[in-house]
Amino acid sequence: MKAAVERVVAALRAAGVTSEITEFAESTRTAEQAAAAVGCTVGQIVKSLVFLADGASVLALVSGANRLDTAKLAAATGARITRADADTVRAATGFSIGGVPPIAHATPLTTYLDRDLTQYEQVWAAAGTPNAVFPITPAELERIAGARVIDLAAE
Ligand code: 5CA
Repeated sequence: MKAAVERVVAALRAAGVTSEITEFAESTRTAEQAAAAVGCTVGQIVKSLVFLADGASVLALVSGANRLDTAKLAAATGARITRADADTVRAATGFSIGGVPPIAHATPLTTYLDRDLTQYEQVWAAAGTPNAVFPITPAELERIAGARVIDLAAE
């Protein structure tokens, strides 16, 4: 198991989550690839997206079926929202794009959870690398990420 995945396992266990991580031979870098590998709907894949809110990194956990509406994130944060670049994502989270998990970050990130994820019994999030994911209930994800559930979907 890669060190990045081990950091996610440790954080899950510390949070009392027993989910097993699945490492695939194929890529789970995008929501579509992850859904195909898992055999779930793309809506059940959790995208972990980093944005800058007046320059401070924040995390949005968004359904793979949705595009995030930055105006909604701006309203929630009360800040101007810009996209984080790849280097900023790595510095803020400790992980590279395509494998960014919803927890276990290098820095504490204010986190928002797309309310559309709450319709599913189980969702799947990245586990530190572009071919590792883990299943979790939306309620557990909200709890371990310390997330605020809001509407984030672009119409
Ligand atoms: N492992 C999958 C599913 S769990 C995953 O990590 N998906 S993701 O959506 O959370 O991560 C990929 C996202 O990173 C893309 O949706 C895109 O929004 C963002 N991204 C891709 N390339 C860049 C880039 N160069 N700079 C900033 N963000 C990027």
